[in-house]
Amino acid sequence: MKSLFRPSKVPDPTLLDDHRPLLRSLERRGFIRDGFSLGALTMLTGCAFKTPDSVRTALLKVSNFNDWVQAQIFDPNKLAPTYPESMVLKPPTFNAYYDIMKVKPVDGQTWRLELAGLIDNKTPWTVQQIMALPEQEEIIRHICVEGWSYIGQWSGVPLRTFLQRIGADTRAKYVNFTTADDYPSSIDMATALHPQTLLATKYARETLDAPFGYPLRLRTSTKLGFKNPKWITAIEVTNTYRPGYWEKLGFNWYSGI
Ligand SMILES: Nc1nc2c(c(=O)[nH]1)N[C@H]1C(S)=C(S)[C@@H](COP(=O)(O)O)O[C@H]1N2
Ligand SMILES: [Mo]
Repeated sequence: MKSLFRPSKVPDPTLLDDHRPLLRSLERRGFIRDGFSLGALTMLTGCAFKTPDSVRTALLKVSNFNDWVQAQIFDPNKLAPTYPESMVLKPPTFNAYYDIMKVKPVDGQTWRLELAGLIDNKTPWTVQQIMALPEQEEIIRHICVEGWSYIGQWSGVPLRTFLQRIGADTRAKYVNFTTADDYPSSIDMATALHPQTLLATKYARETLDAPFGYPLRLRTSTKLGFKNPKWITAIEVTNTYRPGYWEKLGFNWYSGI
C-alpha cells in the first residue's frame, strides 16, 4: 500500500514498480546498477518525478540513449564466446510470452518463408530449400532478461549468407521478422551481418522441435534471448523501424550483450 502521508520531498519508490522490465533491460547491459533508484534517475535526467508516466518517459530517454551508445561501440566482427559440446543443455530451456502447452506447431509442408522490402528476389522459400543451404554450427550462450541462461548448439545458414543469396540491400537499417505466433522482432543490419547470426534449423544437430522454433528461428550471439524470434514466417529488409513485441512494452530495442 502506498502511504498517503509520504513527505512530498522524498521520491515515492513505488513509482518505479511499473517499470521493472525496462529497468532490468537497462541493468542487464550495465547501463544502470541493481538498486537503481528514483533519486539516481532524477540526477541522470534532472527531472522531478511525480507520476508513473513521467518516470516512464525519463526511462525511455535513458534507454534510447543507451541504444545509441551501444550501436556506436558494437563491433560487427567481434565474436561472442563459444563453448564445448559437453556444456550443451538438452533439451534447451523453453520461453515465450505464453506457456509451452500453448505452442501451436508449424506445419512444415505448407510453411513458406515470405520475403519483403529491399530484396531483389522475393520468391518464397520452402523448408526443403532452406535446409539445403550451407550450414554453420555454433555453441553459444542464450541469455534471457528474466535472469536465466543456457548454452545451446545451433545450426543453420548464416543470415549474412542468406541475405546475399536473395539480393538484399545490406545498406538498409533493419531486418524485421514476422512469426507464426504474432511476435514481431527487429534487428539492426550490423547484427544481421554478424558472422554468428544464424537462421537456425537445428538444435544439437537435430531438426528443431516445435517449441524451439521449427522450422526456422533466429539465433544471434550478441543479443538477449527476446531478440531471437522463433517460428519465422517472413523477413523484411527495410529502413523503417518496427518495434518488436517486447520493445512495445518498453524494452530497449538494441538489447546487445
Ligand atoms: N516467436 C517467438 N519467439 C520468441 C519468443 C516468443 O514468445 N515468440 N520469446 C523470446 C524469448 S523472451 C526467449 S528467452 C527465447 C527463448 O527461446 P528458447 O525457447 O529456444 O530457449 O525466445 C524468444 N523468441
Ligand atoms: Mo527472454
